[in-house]
Amino acid sequence: MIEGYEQAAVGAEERLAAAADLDAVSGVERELLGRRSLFADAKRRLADLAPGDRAEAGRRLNEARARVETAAAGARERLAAADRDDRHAAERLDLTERLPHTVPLSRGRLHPVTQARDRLEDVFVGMGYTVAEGPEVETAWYNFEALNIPDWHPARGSFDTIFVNLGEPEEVMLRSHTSPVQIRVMEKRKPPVYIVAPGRTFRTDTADATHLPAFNQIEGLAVDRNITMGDLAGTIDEFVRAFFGREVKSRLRPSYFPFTEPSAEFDISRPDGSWLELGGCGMVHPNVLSNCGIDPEEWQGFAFGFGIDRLAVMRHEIDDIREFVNSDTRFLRQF
Ligand code: FA5
Repeated sequence: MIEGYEQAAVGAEERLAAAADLDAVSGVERELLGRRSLFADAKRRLADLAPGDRAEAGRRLNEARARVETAAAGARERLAAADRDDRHAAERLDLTERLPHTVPLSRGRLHPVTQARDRLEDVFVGMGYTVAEGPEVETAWYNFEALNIPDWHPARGSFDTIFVNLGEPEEVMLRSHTSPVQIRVMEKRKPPVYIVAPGRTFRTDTADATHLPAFNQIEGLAVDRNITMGDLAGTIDEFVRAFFGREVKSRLRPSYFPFTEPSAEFDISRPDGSWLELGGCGMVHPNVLSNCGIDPEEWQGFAFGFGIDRLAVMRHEIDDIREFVNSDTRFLRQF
């Protein structure tokens, strides 16, 4: 009787080793290990044996049972591992795989204003500048006072500032230009300083063909020994040529900013012969240097601030700056 069960265990081991799925494993378990199985029946029949044979038969029966249990567990583990491998193979992603060219790919692209900003950064980095950043929400100190615009100054009005309802009235605002980044940089770094700071700026301006209420500027600041207005003019000239890469006429026009002295406005020619104002510039006012702990007797600087959206308008000969914020993908796809 015992030999028969041991043979059954060997047969079960073979079937389990070859089992192709979990159903086959369960089948063998039911047949040999379940409540109505061969081994359960054998266990019941141990009672019929003579007491002297019973212990030996019980031990061998348990051994046969254990062999089948071990083989079933092994088969389950083998099938689970194979299943994992199949799943991994099916879900594998080849990130280097290239689709054949017959499938048209719809690729995203950078907004033309972002492209202009990147290009501006490249041009100035090529001239030895580094890129700086400042917050879009500013205090009156950075947006105005440190820039030599005290609260009684009429120039504050010309910035059409959007105030934030925080702290004292008119104390916190969305920055109306990128010039506060000049202060933040000079507070932290000692000259020589050569930085550009592109970023978003905000004014209560009504949108029209040349204005947006949220627009972008790029600030430039150079502080060094013996800097003159000639360096400023040369830098702007160099940048116009690098950015537009074609014959564009530019001019500096005397102007006024409290934070530069002398100050100028910078225009470039449009295809129709008219001029578009791109930005302001000038020699950094000695008060601004002093406000940042820099000795104006020892150091001089020039600064400029251009409208990036306006630069992009000029570069692509677009009639209306509002096209940039209409989110019309047919328009944006052209760039
Ligand atoms: C300023 O903002 C000064 N901070 C510029 C400056 C920097 C002068 C450093 C001297 C030294 P202004 O307000 O002129 O200046 O604005 C500069 C440029 O930002 C404008 O020439 C224009 O190109 C752009 N700009 C101004 N308002 C708008 C607007 N609403 N929409 C689009 N572009 C604008």
